[in-house]
Amino acid sequence: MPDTAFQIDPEVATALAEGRAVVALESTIITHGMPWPENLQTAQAVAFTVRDNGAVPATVAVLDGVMRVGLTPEQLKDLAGRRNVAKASRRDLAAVVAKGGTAGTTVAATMYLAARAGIPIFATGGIGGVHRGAEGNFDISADLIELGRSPVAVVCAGAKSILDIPKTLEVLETQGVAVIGYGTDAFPAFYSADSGETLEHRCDTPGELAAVIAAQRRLELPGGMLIANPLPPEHALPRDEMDAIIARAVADAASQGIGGKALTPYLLGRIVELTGGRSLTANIALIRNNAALAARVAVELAAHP
Ligand code: PSU
Ligand code: MN
Repeated sequence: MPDTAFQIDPEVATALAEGRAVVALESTIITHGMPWPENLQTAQAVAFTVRDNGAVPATVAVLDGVMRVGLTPEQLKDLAGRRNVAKASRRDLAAVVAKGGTAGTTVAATMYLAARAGIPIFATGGIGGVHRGAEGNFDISADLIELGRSPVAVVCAGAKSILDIPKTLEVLETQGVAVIGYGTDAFPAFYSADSGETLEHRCDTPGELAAVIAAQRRLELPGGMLIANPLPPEHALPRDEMDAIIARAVADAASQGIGGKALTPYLLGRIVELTGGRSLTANIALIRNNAALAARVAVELAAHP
């Protein structure tokens, strides 16, 4: 379907046509995951890191009713500076496009659009997952369902303990999603390298990761894959302190009646406040770390498709 509401940036389209390495990047982290101006600085730094490691960055977002794969530096700046931008998961795309709206795309929506563009790998900070208390409120991120559907490998630093991590891993298993530790047997918990949950699969080089992605493709197994890349150890935050801060953020959300799609952005913002910005520094470092790994895997995939 020729659809003017879906546009691939010319640099990204050329790289894909030539079989060169491309890494997709999400944008809810820009619009709802970080405050201004760190959001723009981080988005720029992440794009630079992807290039520095040999791949072309493709930030995904909806701008004025157009779903875009790859933003120009001007478009990125415009998105980061806007207020009252929507947060679009897969289910929101059609409504935002129909109204000519602008939105940051979640991991789920970014995966969907990356797959449509033919981009096999994508870097983010943390994925959405099963929220604490999900047995009561059914709050399970569409990210987990999309991982079972779209053929895109997502590099993340695990999941924040704003989520119920064991339940998140259970849903990934139900969805048929492989979770692979990079240089680790432990599922990382975003601000710390070990959530206490053990993984069954591990790779130690970008080449090994690319081989798993290539095998999944060759086997025609549908769906994506989660690559869990622990944050650089020097950026880890003390577990006890973060547990207490996250518990407080979760309690604050409950007492204010915040739920649904507003919950994750609220918790992320509250954690930045409660850590006096220290969580933001760790967040920026781990996203760059993930972008570098995703780019190196993309280069391997392009060399041995
Ligand atoms: N977790 C983070 N940082 C983020 C997000 C999650 O540590 O920025 C964002 C991602 O865009 C993710 C989305 O896809 O939140 C999940 O939202 P929800 O839980 O409403 O599905
Ligand atoms: Mn939710």
